[in-house]
Amino acid sequence: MKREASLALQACLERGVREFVVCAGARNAPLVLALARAGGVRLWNHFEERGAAFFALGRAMETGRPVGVVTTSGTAAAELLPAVIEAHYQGRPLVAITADRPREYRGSGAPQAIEQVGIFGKYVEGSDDPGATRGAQEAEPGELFSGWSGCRPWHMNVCLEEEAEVPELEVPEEDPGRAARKRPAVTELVDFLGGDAFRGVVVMLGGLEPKEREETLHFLKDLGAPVVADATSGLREALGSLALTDGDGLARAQPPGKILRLGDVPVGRFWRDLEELPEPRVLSITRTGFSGLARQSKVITGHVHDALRGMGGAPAIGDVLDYARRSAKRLGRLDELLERYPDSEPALVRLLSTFATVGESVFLGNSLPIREWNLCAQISVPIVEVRANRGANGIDGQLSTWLGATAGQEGAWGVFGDLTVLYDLAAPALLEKCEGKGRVLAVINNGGGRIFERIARLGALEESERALMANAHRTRFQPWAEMWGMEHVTISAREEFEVKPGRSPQVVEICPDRTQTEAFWREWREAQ
Ligand SMILES: Cc1ncc(C[n+]2csc(CCOP(=O)(O)OP(=O)(O)O)c2C)c(N)n1
Repeated sequence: MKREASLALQACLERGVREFVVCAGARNAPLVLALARAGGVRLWNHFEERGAAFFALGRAMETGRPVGVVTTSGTAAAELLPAVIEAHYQGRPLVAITADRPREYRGSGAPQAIEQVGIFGKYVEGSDDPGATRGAQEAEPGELFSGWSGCRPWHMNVCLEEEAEVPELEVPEEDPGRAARKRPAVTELVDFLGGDAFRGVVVMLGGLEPKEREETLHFLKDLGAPVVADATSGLREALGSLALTDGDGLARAQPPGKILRLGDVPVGRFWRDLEELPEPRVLSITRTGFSGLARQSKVITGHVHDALRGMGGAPAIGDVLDYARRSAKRLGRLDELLERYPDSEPALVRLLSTFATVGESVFLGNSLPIREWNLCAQISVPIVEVRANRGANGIDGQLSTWLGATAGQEGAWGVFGDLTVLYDLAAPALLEKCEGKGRVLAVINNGGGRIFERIARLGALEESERALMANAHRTRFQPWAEMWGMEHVTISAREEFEVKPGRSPQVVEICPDRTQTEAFWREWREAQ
């Protein structure tokens, strides 16, 4: 079975995997050591497989290349599932390499022998159990990864004997590079934008890859239609007056005839409202191919810039329903409320966004900070590199993904809810390998999952029920920060706000005033 280990890893190398996150155990030792001894691969290690897989996902996000995560057998392999699911919906090449006990153990219930083949179900594009179909002795690495697009997760399950030897690997000089995607046909887009423009077009701009941004910005400027821009588009600030303040609220109040969605599934409320609104026609251009809607809509699968370039310029449609005027009013109202309730959560998020302009990137962890950032963050200084895990919208693995996506980067800022941090407490073990000065980890500690208080149908709950829904708690993060050698500061009011990024990572624990936060949202709602 030495041959099986070398076959699996050699196949990974030949398909362009050059970065691996390894979680060592006795069973997978030959895989871990083979990678450690191979020159020309980048190796990370972590003890906790769930976080390791999310870290690997972050690496794939950052580099645009396939990344492997290597586990031992048993439940260690199962820990990869959440990140594999996230990678599936994000369209990222995460390669799960799981060591397994020899085939005869399957179904036996022997220690650390679980049913690993097919464990990731439809969340991987395919899988290999090298040696199962054709003896591993005869198979060649090129026979594995059959039918892989290079854009989605893959599972490589490797059976290893107790005494398996460490294989020697050869890192190919030739690098297959990034997976090329087909150029999408754009006739659908031309049809969509032609005709009945008088009924209004709104663009909903979700997360974009860096290379998609420039073309998209030019296109949107020419189109002149109002845009509901997610921060993860990287264009929220650059769009100037085209980007609507509270675009979700405006679109809900007066739905347009057409919605053009570009990039990832938008975070905003109006995207969900579309399920109940059959009227607007919806066309998505997205590299993931997911419509993001259960209702009828059209999808062009491909990179946004490729599709827009293929169109050769945008028709000047403009803002026929006059959203911009109403948007300006909402911005005025928003600014006024942020001033009136300076210690509310939205006001502290606004302030945080101003401080974050000194950084190089921002990672937005979970729904509420993302929505608050989209609504309230400053708009005068462009923050281009904004990322989030919005494939399956889980609150798990967020810190690990952030660390993976920003390893080695200076000035990496991340914003997370308190439960989201509590979910990934072991992630800072990875910090040691991440280097980079000026890292800031902002925890918005509102004592639980407060997103549920923003949901209308859950608004009128008893206090005890609200606490139950929120998983309310009184945990503070200073001891945790200390445990991992991070600086810590607590901020509960605007005048206390001070962030001084330094050599060690800094945890900024923001504890908003609950009464002010509730008053802010109540008055914001009443103003709609
Ligand atoms: C793995 C997972 N479990 C549960 C949920 C449901 N969920 C969505 S948001 C949320 C609360 C998040 O709380 P917190 O991180 O404190 O952020 P806040 O809402 O207060 O900003 C929960 C439990 C989820 N998205 N993912």
